Amino acid sequence: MSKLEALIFDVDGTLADTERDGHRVAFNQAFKEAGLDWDWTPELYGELLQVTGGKERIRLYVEKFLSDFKLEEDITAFAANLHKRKTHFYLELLKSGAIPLRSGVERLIQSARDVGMRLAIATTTTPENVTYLLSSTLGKESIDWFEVIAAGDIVPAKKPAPDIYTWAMEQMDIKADACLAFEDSLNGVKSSLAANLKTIITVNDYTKDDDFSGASLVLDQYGEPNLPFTVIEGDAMGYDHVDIELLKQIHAKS
Ligand code: XBP
Ligand code: MG
Repeated sequence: MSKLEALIFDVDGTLADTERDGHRVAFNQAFKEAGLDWDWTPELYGELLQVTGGKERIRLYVEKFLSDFKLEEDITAFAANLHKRKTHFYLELLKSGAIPLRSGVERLIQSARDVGMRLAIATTTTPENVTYLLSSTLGKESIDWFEVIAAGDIVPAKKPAPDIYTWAMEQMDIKADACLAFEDSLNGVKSSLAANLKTIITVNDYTKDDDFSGASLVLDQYGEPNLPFTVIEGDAMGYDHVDIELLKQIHAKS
C-alpha cells in the first residue's frame, strides 16, 4: 500500500456551499438580464443538479423542462452566451465575499500544507470560479497551494465520468492509491470512485439523500475540534473532526 501523498478536492458543495445561494442566483441574474422570465427556484435547481456543468444545465432545462421554447440560434451557442453572463454574476458574488468555506475546510487545507501533503482540485465548474473562491476565502496566494486545478471544459466528459480526476492525477504524475478524493454528491462520487480514488463525502442539503455506496466515509461536515461532525455512513474510528491522522487511517484501511 503506498503512502498518502495527495488530497484532491471537488469545489461546489465540498469546499463551499455554492449551489443554492451562489450558482443558482447567478443563473437567475443572467436570465433576467437576457429578458427571459425563467426562475430557477431552490427546488427546481435541485432537479437540475442531476447534470454537472452550467451550460449542460441550461440545455437540460430548455430541452426537458421548456419543450415549447423556440430558439432562433443553436442551443450550444445560446447556452454558452448565457453561461458567460452567469459566470460574470457568479464572480461578482464571490468577490463580495458572499460565499464562505464550509466548516473545517480551511483548517484541513492548512494542516495538509503543514505536513507537505500535495493538493489538487477536480471540479466541473469554470476555472475562474475556483480561483475567485480561493482568493476570496483563503487569499490570492492560496491559488498556488494547489498543484493542479482541473476544472470545467478541460476534459469533454464531465462528472460522473472519471476523466477530470484522471486528468488531474496525470498532471501530478501520481497514482490513485496515493490520493484521497473529497466530494459531496452522487455525480462526484461516481467520478472519483471510477477513477479508483478512496473518497470522503460531506453532504449538503441538495445531496443528503444521494446514494454514497462505495465511499469510505460520509459526514455532515469536516468539523472542528470544538464542532464535531455527524457520521452518516462508515467508521470514523473514534475521531470527531476530519484531520490528517484520520485521513491517513482511512487511506491505510483495505
Ligand atoms: C458542480 C457543477 C457546476 C456548478 C456550476 O459539480 O455542476 O456546474 O454547478 O458551474 P461538481 P459552471 O461539484 O460535481 O464539480 O456554471 O461554471 O459550470
Ligand atoms: Mg460537488
